[in-house]
Amino acid sequence: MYELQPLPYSYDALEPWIDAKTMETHYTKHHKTYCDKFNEAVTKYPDLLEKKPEELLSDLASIPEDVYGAVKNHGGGFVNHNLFWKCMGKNKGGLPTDSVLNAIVRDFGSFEVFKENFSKSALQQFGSGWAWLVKDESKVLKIMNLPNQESPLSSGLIPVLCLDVWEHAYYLKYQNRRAEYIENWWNVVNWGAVEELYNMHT
Ligand code: MN3
Repeated sequence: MYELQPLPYSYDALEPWIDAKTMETHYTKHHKTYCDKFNEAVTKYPDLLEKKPEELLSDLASIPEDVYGAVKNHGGGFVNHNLFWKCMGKNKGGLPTDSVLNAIVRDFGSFEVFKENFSKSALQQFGSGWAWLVKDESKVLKIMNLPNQESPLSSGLIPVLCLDVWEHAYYLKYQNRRAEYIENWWNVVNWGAVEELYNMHT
């Protein structure tokens, strides 16, 4: 069975930008439900459990039809949130480090342009979904937004940073003010983790 990994910080660690109640609900209810329903689906096919969840998302064509939707949606939700927690931290924010900053300047022109485009992408996602910073096999960076729990892995891209813009991620504190949530979120981005993900082999 796939296990819900512990949150790498306390529920209130991202205050005042992301409130403790939202973090607790997001992790103990939403993320846990994705994990549970993902497990429920894959236990029907024990072979699937031998693979990493990321591998399943990278090869959705290999997933049996009757659990395809569950793997894509709940497996996606499980993996996406693991990454989301990792990409944030207490007293973070600021500028990216080393190779990520270089790659951002190379691929977007400047950090400011990148930040503006990423925020715009997050704001423009219609309904539920995520904004993503991904790398391709040449380590070139690209911004994209995807609906629901779709993973960039399913398009052969490696995620290095993500922002959850489902209403459950911000509604308790920000209500309909998604733009304010996005702007404040930059204060908790853990660029050290992004650096690690960027340099990790696929
Ligand atoms: Mn979420």
